[in-house]
Amino acid sequence: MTGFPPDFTWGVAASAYQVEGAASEDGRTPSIWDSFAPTADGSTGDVACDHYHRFAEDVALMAELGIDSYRLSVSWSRVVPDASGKPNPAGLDFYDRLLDALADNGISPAVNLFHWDLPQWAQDAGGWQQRDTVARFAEYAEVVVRRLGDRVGTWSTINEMFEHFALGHVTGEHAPGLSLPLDRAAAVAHNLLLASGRAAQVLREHGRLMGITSYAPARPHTDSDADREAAALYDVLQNRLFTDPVLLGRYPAEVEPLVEPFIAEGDLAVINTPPDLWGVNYYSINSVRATGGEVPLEVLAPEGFPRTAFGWAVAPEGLTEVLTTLHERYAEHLPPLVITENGCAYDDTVDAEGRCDDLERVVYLDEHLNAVRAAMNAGVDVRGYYVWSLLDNFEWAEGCTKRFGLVHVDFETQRRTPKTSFGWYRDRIAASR
Ligand code: GBH
Repeated sequence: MTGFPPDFTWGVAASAYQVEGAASEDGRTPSIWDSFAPTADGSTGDVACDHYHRFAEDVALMAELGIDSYRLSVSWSRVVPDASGKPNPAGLDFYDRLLDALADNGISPAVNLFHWDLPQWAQDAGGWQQRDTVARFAEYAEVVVRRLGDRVGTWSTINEMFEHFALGHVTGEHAPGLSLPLDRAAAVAHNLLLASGRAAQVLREHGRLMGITSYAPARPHTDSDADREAAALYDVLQNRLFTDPVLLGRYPAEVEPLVEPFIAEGDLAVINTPPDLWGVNYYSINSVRATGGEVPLEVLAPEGFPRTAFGWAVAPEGLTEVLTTLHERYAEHLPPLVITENGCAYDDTVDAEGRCDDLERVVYLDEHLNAVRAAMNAGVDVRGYYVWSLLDNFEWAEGCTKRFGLVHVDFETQRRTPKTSFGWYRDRIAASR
């Protein structure tokens, strides 16, 4: 079988801070990303894709693609702008308009509550190192479902807890830019999981609940024992630290001593709230090398693969591997899977005729869809696939220098130009109906 079932969900994914802009409009207050500087090109998400004002045009592009679902996130500081916890009706109105536009076009929203943009007010109170942030997150979840709950089919809580934990609180490459020792960063890991569990309990009353983690095979960089051990440790950290507790109700034994001091009675039962779907964000294979230093390992792109403009290896077989590994590891505890992000950055430009020919992206996506199909043929239950992303957008520490879109965005004029991959994805979706 090379085709996909007619009820397979086709989508595109994005996140609030990466596309919305309108950073200080209608009562929104700064998030930790507004305060995080500098990025590679000095850009911020102040304007990003100006999606806040141009969402109607963007939804029209989604309709042209023929997607079933748009995965978006809500900006916490737009909806709850200060520590009082009081909802901001003007901020909620934006999501109301967006959901209406999606509904008018028959596109079902998959709404995520937190994609790394913690309100600055919450960071000032200690952020994810503080257990109190968990309660604030649950309150925020209540605010969102009260207003939008009737129109969202699929909910999720936190995008990629591992990346927010590791890049934001251990390596300092992402906001809030902290480099905590692991024994203190462990509080962040536990509080993220607990917050996700508390919000999951709120959300599951209002629709399908989907977990989302990134997953990537971790290959030892060389055959040495040190590199093998480093790769095994990285597999525990990226692939299991945030997935085992949600699906199995326990931490991997290797990290238990680190998180143990932060666990209170009943926490694991809350974290173990069973999701209806499991989202996998997949980009590449990791090659892991032991450093012998204070941070004991280093993640590299493996040799012998083509690279994207980000330097990441193009390795579709890793996606098949990830899906079959999840299937085997979690067995009856694993709900049906969805690829909630997959995509690549290339240096796309619009030529004099107004064309943006991103053939490398077409090849990347085509090969990865085949890799999904291969896992399904091997018995893995996969229900949907979301391309990251519809638009070129604000790529975190890289600013606007890494283009992941099916649609090119000129960040000066905000002009949108569908790339070759846009037409390819449209045809691919149509062919599977
Ligand atoms: C996602 O995270 C985010 O959810 C999304 O917001 C973001 O825009 C998108 O990806 C694109 O970056 O250097 O070869 O070792 C992705 C997490 C972590 C995936 C680092 C790739 C590096 C591979 N990424 N990883 S390599």
